[in-house]
Amino acid sequence: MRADIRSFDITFISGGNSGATGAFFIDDISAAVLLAGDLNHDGFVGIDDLNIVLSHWNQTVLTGDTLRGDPTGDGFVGIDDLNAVLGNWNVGTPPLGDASTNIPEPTSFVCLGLASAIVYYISALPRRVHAGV
Ligand SMILES: [Ca+2]
Ligand SMILES: [Ca+2]
Repeated sequence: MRADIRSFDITFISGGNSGATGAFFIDDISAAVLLAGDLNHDGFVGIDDLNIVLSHWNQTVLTGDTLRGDPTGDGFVGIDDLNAVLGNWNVGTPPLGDASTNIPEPTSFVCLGLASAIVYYISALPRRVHAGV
C-alpha cells in the first residue's frame, strides 16, 4: 500500500521576527504505508513474501531488512518472521499479473480431469445406449 502526497506548502517564521517570514514549496513526496508481513512492499502478503523468509531462513541479516526476511527487526530470520507473514496471509491487494493468483488449485485439475473422462466415456458409448434401445 502506498500513499502519495503530491504537494504541500509550509510557512515559517524565522526568529520571531514577523518581517522575516517566508515559504518554501515541496513537491512530489511519496510515503510508503507498510503492511505487516508484506516484505517486498508490493501491497500484498503472499507467496513472494513467504519465499523471502524461507530463502533466508536461519540467517543473520541486517536488522529490520524485510527484503531479507526480517520484519521483526531482530536481525535474525526465524519463526517470528514466518509468523509475521503467515499471520497476515492474503492481506492487501494482489499485484496485477501476479502469477500466484493465476495458478489454479490442484483440485481444479482433478475436476477438469474427471469432467474430461466423463465426456469421453459418454461420447464413446454406442448410439443405441443414448437412444435407450
Ligand atoms: Ca508482498
Ligand atoms: Ca527476525
